[in-house]
Amino acid sequence: MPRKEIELPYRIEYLSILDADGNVDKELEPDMPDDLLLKLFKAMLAGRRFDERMLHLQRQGRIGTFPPIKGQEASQLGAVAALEAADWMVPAFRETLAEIWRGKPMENFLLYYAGYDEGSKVEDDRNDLPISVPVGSQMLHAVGIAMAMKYKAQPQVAMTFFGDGATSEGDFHEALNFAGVFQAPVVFVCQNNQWAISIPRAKQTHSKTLAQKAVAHDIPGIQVDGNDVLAVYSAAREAVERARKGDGPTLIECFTYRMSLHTTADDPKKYRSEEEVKEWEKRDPISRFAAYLKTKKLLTDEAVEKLEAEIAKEVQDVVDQAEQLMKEEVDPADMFHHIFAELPPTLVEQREEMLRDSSLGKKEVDHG
Ligand SMILES: Cc1ncc(C[n+]2csc(CCOP(=O)(O)OP(=O)(O)O)c2C)c(N)n1
Ligand SMILES: [Mg+2]
Repeated sequence: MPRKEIELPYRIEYLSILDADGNVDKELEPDMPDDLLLKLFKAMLAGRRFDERMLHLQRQGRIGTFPPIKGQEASQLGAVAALEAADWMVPAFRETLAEIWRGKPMENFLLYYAGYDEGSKVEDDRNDLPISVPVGSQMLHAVGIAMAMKYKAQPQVAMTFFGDGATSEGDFHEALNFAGVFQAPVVFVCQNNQWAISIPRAKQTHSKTLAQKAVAHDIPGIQVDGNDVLAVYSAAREAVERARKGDGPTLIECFTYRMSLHTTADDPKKYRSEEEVKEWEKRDPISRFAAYLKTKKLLTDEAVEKLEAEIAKEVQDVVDQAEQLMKEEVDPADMFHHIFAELPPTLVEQREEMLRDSSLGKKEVDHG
């Protein structure tokens, strides 16, 4: 009856390819076509400007509560850029840019955050799920989808997003467990932005990394610099390829930072220091990617200026279109659509009750 050690793969890789100044590690630099690099840059910049505009719109009372993404552009884009269009993407609530990359029209975000259910509709040609506000719940949906893909011998993989706070939910552990047992083709992308509203990362877990949560399930786990789009893309591409060839799930922890508010209902000055935010601003994912592209001679200051002008116009057009749509008469009964294929009796009752009471019209939606 010996007392001996059981060998476990207890080693977590950390991947970073671009430093904060945009210098690249040549050995690790992924092979990416120039047009993809430029498309990613434009999307990141557009994401940042759209986010800023959304914040202004909320402050002006033109939309309701929404969660900004500032600082997390590389984590989101690097991950989804590794997917094929036919793959599945299962977001939480802070994946605005990932969803835009996948084809969700920007107007839909304005509609959704102004309380119009039309904004959460997923176009028929997208294999994506709508925003999921209950923290952590979507990870199990992603695993279910991935298990179905495997069962039906279809080549698609599923990618799901969640935050550091979500790793404290039972759903996270159940999802990793099922994914491991059934070797489901799923990629778990944790956007560790260091905060879950006012709860710091250190209060979520005693573990050194979130990536190591993969060890208990014997699936690969990696921590990447989440403000480095090349590192996130490389890790995601590897994980997607692994899933697609039948080698099961991966957990990717993107080590990033929520530079802005949790939501527009939050004041982070109450629980974190300005110095911390300033430190992270030095690691901005967009400026470092721009520096890299300039060194590669793919981008110039003039080109950035031109892009800024194009994006400003695009965002303005989106706001105008969405506000036009909001002027149109809407049917409050639409809120019962796109939930169930067949409405359960309790909701049928609620819908009938609502239709009977004509005083019930548009209402503010709390996305808290
Ligand atoms: C089950 C559940 N509990 C609580 C909330 C309220 N809530 C919304 S976001 C959030 C924090 C989530 O933190 P994290 O997972 O790190 O994601 P982040 O907001 O940082 O993107 C909480 C507690 C919720 N939406 N769902
Ligand atoms: Mg968080």
